[in-house]
Amino acid sequence: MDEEDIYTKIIDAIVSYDSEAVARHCREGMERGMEAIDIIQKGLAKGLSRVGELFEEEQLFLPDLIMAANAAKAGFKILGPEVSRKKGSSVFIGRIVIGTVEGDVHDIGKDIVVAMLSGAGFEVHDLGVDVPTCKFIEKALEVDADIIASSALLGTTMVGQRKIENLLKDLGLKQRFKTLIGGAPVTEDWRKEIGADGYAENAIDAVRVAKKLVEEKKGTNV
Ligand code: B12
Repeated sequence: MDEEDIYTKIIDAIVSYDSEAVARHCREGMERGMEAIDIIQKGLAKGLSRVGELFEEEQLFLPDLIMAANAAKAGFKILGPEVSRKKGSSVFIGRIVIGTVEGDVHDIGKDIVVAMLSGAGFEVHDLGVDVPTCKFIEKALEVDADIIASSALLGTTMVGQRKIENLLKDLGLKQRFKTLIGGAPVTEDWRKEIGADGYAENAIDAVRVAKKLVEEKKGTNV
């Protein structure tokens, strides 16, 4: 069995809501020396994306989505700590406040981003899901964050990311914090439209963009 077979088994196990099989194959991957983040992206995330397609085609329904999410979480429970374990230097890079915007309870992608950022040396303050706009800013002020990061998975909740920009401007705080946005429907065009500072398509890219934003903010290399 090669790496591709492991990914396929994880995808199949998510589509059949088999948490135990997801966990088993994730462990198997780790024992073979595969990178945890690869198993997450090519196994867990792919499985969920397949479930999303079936949901859109009305072959699956909300309870199925919940069961698939639980199966994916069983895998992330094993892989997440591996990803957030500090790789390389243990130097502090910056402070990030992150959450899923108001009205939105999707947290799997955000949690992966949190794990990657923590592993890369960021101090991450995770506000969870369904976070009111003002909470992001309150927390950022409290911990003196460098970056406010938000996740949105629904076309209808992406507006929460615009609200963060608008509130920062209204409070005269736009220059104090960098903003980073992400989530499946979020794009570079949306970033430009709302005036956010950074956008990343996935958790690996999130680390690269977050480092760049801290660099810009501090005017130094990190
Ligand atoms: C699992 C799931 C659920 C679960 C969520 C469980 C949980 N704890 O998260 C449950 C069952 C609760 C759910 C509910 C709903 N869902 Co849902 N869900 C999904 C599904 C299948 C997977 C999402 C996921 O976890 N993907 C895997 C992760 C790894 O990917 P990701 O989130 O995109 O994250 C990556 C990147 O986007 C990025 N990223 C994410 N966040 C951030 C943040 C920052 C700062 C950065 C830089 C990067 C970044 O990095 C991540 C890792 O690489 C998607 C399908 C899909 N294709 O996305 C539908 C989907 C998002 N859901 C959808 C819908 C419609 C709903 C409901 C409205 C259904 C309903 N009728 O009630 C509700 C809404 C509930 C609410 N108010 O939030 C639609 C949204 C359509 C749209 N564009 O608006 C989708 C696309 C399904 C579909 N194809 O129709 N859902």
